[in-house]
Amino acid sequence: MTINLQGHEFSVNAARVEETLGGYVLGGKTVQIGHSFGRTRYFKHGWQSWSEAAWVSMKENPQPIQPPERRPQCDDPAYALSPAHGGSGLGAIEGFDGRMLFLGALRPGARIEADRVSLKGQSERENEWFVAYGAWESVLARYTELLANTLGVRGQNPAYRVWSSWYGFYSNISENLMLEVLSGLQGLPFEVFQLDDGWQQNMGDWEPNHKFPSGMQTIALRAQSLGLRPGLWLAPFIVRPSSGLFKEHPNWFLRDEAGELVSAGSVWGGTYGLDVTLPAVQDWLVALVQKVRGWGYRYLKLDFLYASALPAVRHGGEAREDAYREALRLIREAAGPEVYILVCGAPILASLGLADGIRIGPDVAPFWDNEDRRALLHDPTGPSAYGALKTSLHRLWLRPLIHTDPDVAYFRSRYTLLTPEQRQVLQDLAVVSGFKATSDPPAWLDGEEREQLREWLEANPTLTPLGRYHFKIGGREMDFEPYLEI
Ligand code: 9PG
Repeated sequence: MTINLQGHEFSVNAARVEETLGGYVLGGKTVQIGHSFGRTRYFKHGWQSWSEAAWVSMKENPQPIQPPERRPQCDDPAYALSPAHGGSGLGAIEGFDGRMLFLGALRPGARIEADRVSLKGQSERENEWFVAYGAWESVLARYTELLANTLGVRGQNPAYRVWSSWYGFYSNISENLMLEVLSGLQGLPFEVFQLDDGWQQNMGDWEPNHKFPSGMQTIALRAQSLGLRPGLWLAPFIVRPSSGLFKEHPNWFLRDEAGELVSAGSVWGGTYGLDVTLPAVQDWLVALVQKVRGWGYRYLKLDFLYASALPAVRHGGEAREDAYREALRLIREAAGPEVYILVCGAPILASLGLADGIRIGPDVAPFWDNEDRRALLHDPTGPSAYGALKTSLHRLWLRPLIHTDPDVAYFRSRYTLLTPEQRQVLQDLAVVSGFKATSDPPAWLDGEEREQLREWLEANPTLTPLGRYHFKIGGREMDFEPYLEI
């Protein structure tokens, strides 16, 4: 049939078509909309936090991420070799006069693809889809309203101001070092002190290692006594084969139809993902969350969550993003409504309504570009300030639904290749994303840098959008567009 959107006719193939404010809602596992815009630009929305979100030219073919063993941790491995332009959850084609033809699923598990004559949606299970033609801002505003109805909303209070250990020390953290940082943070208006990767025995064995000799409570208690909410990083769905968990329960992990273990990516020398539909695994997850709650942690950064949603044969037979969402729901229930949950490496739509915050881009780094990964390996997910900026800016549409974390900003001039201007770009990105975090150890900051950090944490400037990448921040204008070209 044909639908009329803003005076333009589009042919539609769908089991159900219903008019809604600002567009139509389509029903069915697959839907298709015909268009006549040719090979313009496509809005690609990558699968999980780190996967690229950007406008890409349809004149060039997509290039697979190299090397192949990295793909599961970069974007949806199911479509790693797809010759089509596509993405996850939502997609759009640039039309005339700055308008776009938009298709967005209202439930998890959707793949969108585009070619010069059509925009298609396919879903692992029955889905609903919003289709619209119009300006970026108005179409996405209506889409987020519909998503709020189907998946829910969290993170409506201002996000916490977070100090995280990762981008200062990486995994070289210890009890003493963290106690030292905690002392140095006094006088700075942080709200969360979050320990990142490096405290645990192994991926899968979530007990403190020898660098935290008095147990995880010590840091939590100290943070709490300084008025900070204790935060902890966990990657609950992923394991290394060297872990005790893997050795004890080799049957808990995702396998393909041939019974072979499914790789969750080459990180840390190879990893596997839990089958979170197994009742025994669910019990283990609940016990894990109860344990870290018992240690005093009230802010959980849950990472590498895509590992539960990889293509595989599942015990329960659920669609893979539904399996992830149900596991996240279990975690939310075990944690209770007051524990802040930040998801990372997480499928986007499937996290809505359950997590308080979500990482919206790849890792930042103390340098601008990661050219080897980006240009030579066609991998936009390598750590870099540029990569984090680009994808995060294309995920700001999520702001009405969840706190959007663009990763940390830097204030230090030591141990960095970022120029003062590049540091300012990341600081402004955090402000427009509404999520302020840093990993700069206080001892690395000189007096002026510490003062800049304090002012940035305290400030609450009025934000006025002036364009897709252009904002007024308080009395100052910031246009990110020039920084998107490399
Ligand atoms: C801790 C880090 C930090 C960071 C997260 C996540 O593909 N990879 O090999 C890969 C490794 C690490 C990573 C992302 C991808 O970073 O985003 O903030 O918590 O884990 O290990």
